[in-house]
Amino acid sequence: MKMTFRWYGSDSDSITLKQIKQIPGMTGLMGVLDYKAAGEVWTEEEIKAYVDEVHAAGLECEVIESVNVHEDIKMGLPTRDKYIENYITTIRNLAKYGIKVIVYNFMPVFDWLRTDLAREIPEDGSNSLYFDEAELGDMTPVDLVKNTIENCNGFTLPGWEPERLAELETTLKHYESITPDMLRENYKYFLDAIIPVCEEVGIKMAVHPDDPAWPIFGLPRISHSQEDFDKIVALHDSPANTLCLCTGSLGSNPDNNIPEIIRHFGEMDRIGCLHVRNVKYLGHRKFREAAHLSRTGDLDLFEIMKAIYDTCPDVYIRPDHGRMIWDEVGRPGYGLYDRALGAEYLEGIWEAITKMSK
Ligand code: DNO
Repeated sequence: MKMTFRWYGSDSDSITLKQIKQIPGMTGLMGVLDYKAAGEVWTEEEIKAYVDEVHAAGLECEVIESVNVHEDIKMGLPTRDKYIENYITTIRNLAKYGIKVIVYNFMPVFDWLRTDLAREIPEDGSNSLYFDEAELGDMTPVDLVKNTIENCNGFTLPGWEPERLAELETTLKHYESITPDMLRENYKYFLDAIIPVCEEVGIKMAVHPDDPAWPIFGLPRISHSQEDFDKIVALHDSPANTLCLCTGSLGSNPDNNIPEIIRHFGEMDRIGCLHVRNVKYLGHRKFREAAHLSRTGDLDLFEIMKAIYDTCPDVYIRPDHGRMIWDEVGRPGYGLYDRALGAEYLEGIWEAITKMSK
């Protein structure tokens, strides 16, 4: 297991590489160039600048997140080929600088969704990301986007690039005629084009689950259960076509048995990396993000780490969204303190499993 941390770059993150390096056990980053719009080529210069900075801090940079797929690819428009070409150029450029895994998603329009980015946790006065389908009922997608962008403490949020959301209403209209099967066909077209390149340059694509793990606003969503991912890995059968198994995204739906899903895809060698966090269920389609510690939420982090240990022990993982604690002001979900606590807790579980298994 390689413990990593998401970092948005020195111009965009409240956290420094020095702070990350001081978290015991941290080997590297899951990086992102958050200023890149979906469909744009990530240039060699941009990648080199980011990777060099990370290496200079004594950290590795083998995983890159949020290389976002242009909507035209997901919608299967004739213009998709140009964007697929750009995507391929980005893959080749990333490979040149040592990237081994690219995290992306194939969610229509939105990346992850929450109805509140800072809901206070009554027990301890900290706050975390929160979702309640009932609150969503009163919001239009445009309200939700405004609400999210206005409440992110001035930081950018992954998957919420303003350019992409500008044409929101037209895009939503277009999706009305796209069924889940059609979306899967468009997905296959994309994978058939890019996976051979990934095989050639030694990169794994790792798809992030829908978050929350069910359809929203009537949009087709095809990545939120074991069955969905079985279909995705079969769309283009290759060790380069993998999952970014996000325990909290999949775990937002209590029907998903996370340790079982990890074992299933771990045994198939189809897990490129994991985001590991906990969720607390508050009712039907209502949850908040919890501290990593198992007993503060509803996921069993020991069973999750054990499934990783047993089926994909060399994988990259990172603590995922933390709460905001100790008066930290940062990018919602991506503060320093609670993610660092999460990393240490996961390291502790790992050490215990390793020693007990000998
Ligand atoms: C949310 C993240 C996601 C993920 C993207 C990958 O906090 O886990 O934004 O990085 O879905 O494209």
